[in-house]
Amino acid sequence: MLEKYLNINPEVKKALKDGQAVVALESTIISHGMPYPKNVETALAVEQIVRDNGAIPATIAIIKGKLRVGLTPEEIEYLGKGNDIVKASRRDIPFIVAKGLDGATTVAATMIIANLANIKVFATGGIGGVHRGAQQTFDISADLQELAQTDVAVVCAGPKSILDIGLTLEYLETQGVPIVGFGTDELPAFYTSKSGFGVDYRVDKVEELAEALKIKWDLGLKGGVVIANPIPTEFEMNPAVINGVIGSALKEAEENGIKGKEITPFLLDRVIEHTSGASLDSNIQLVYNNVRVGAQIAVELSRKANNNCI
Ligand code: PSU
Ligand code: MN
Repeated sequence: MLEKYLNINPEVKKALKDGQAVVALESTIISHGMPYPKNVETALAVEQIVRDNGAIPATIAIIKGKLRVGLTPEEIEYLGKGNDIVKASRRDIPFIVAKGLDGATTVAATMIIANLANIKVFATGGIGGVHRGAQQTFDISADLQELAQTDVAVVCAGPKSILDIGLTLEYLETQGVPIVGFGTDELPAFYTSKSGFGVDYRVDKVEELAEALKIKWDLGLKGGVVIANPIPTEFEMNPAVINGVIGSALKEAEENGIKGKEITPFLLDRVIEHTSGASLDSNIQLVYNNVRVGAQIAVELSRKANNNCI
């Protein structure tokens, strides 16, 4: 039944069957998160980093109405160049499939499809969250509800300050989603390694992370975990500079009446432009760093699963 909709490429399928580590990767970051051609270069480099760390990459998207797990470089290029790629979150999946369209999957949609394929670890740059001014706009990313219900661990660089970080943490607490600081007591804020907020748990070793994930799911505690991995200090941005830029981008969004699913891509685009690309370089580096950690966690999880079978 599921095969009618879900297409897992042979390499990923074999890896899953053999109990090898697989890391899910999203495609909104390709189509709506970074400009061409750096988006494509980054997506391909990310796949290589997953491999270099002993896991198999599974970039996820919807192509011509099929849920795809594992893409070819040509397909990544297609998503990176295309103009008619729909930003696809949970609500969009059935309609994009029914209409045979192309969809770039957000964190929420990537988690859903990864889970259908039985992939437990997903690495990306940033997750959606509670937007600033959400008290008025109700703008809360569907990523947060997905984290509450879908059993996939998401490695990211923390919420960026286009969001209301405090409210995002409150929302996740209510939903029972743990925020783990990987090697840090302080929550990172995407472009910077510090946010002024704490994390629920600090974990320094992937073995301990994998153990906690296994325990969570063994106990039937549904939902994901946010693994917040700070950007390496050499690639950090100056907090005053980036926060100033984010402030002007938010103002521009308001002046232009940007709302709903358009706002995150709009803000990312404005931030890149206002920093003359410096934020893009930081963004790329933090993604590389997350993917490396994601692969290591996936390797550790698969080692545990395989040991259990012996
Ligand atoms: N943050 C980034 N880059 C991104 C996104 C967020 O730094 O590409 C994307 C992710 O796919 C995330 C989505 O799931 O934006 C959130 O969109 P929204 O806020 O509309 O839920
Ligand atoms: Mn939103």
